Amino acid sequence: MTIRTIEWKDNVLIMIDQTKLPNELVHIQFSDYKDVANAIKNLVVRGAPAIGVAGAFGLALAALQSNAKTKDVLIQDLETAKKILFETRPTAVNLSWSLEKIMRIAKQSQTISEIKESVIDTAKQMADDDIKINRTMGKHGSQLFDNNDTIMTHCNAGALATVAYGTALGVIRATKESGKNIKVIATETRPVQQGSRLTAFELKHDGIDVSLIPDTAVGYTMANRLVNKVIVGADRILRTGYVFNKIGTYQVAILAKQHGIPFYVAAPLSTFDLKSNPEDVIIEQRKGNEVTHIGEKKTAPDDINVINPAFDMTPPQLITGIITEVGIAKPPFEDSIKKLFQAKK
Ligand code: RUB
Repeated sequence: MTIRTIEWKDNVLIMIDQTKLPNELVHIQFSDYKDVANAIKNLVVRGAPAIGVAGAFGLALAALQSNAKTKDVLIQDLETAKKILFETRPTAVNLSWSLEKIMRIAKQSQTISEIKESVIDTAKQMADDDIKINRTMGKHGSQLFDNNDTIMTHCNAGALATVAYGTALGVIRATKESGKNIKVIATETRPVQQGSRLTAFELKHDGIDVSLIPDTAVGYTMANRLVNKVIVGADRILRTGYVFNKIGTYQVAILAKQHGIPFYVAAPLSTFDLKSNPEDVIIEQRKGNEVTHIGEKKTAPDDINVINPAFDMTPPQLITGIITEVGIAKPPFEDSIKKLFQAKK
């Protein structure tokens, strides 16, 4: 059975606690949107599409929690919740995309009960769509991968970064399902280790051949031809093809270019930000203890200064293709991305 990260049951949100993986597979129930906001902030749920859907269900809970007697007061309560949910993590654009979408639907509804119903239904629809989109993306992307490929991935763009199936790992799953024999190399992804804790866990869970490497072995594996393609996810993609993804992605892309290895990105259209320029994007800076510790164990001296950016930017000239649910964008990206959005209409 494949992993399902987010579920809605009897007006309760249920999510896997990703901070406990790989040692324990624990589900947490949420009925207060403020707890959902904390869960997003503390990486209980993480990954761009997953935090988008979690945010949408956060607003569904806020609608249920509200005692408003008028439409205006209910919309005000939802705006307050939206602000709290939005401020949790700044870089992945899917969160603001989903919160805006829910607010639009809420404002179009007439009565209090209609608003509550439409907000819940839209969040549920987003969760279902996420899985469908990932499967379609997987089918498109699988054409780029061949029998006996060894594919490197960084961070976790898998079932655990989405509702289920995954983006980059969805492409890997679809390639395997198409009958091709593939192997995966997962980077550990310090400091929070989404590669070793999450990617290695979920691929092993699904019986996909995966080897774990320290982040520092990316150059070695490429130079020794132990890998022949790379695929990663994305937290935000600009109209010019600049990709924001987990810290370290840029280094992997540079090394792939140096060794002539194709570097692919897989992400749904909800990850695209067609308005911003590179300098507008806020790179989340996280707490120093993620770097000074491995899990609970301290591995650095007291009071050391730490720089801990959660994301970096990979420029389009390092990217071979961007896989989406409506097709694959190839360079020059400004044209091909525009065409993908036209095809969606
Ligand atoms: C997650 C991360 C993932 C992308 C994947 O960072 O960088 O690679 O979100 O997104 P964090 P997608 O663990 O800090 O949230 O699934 O859209 O490809």
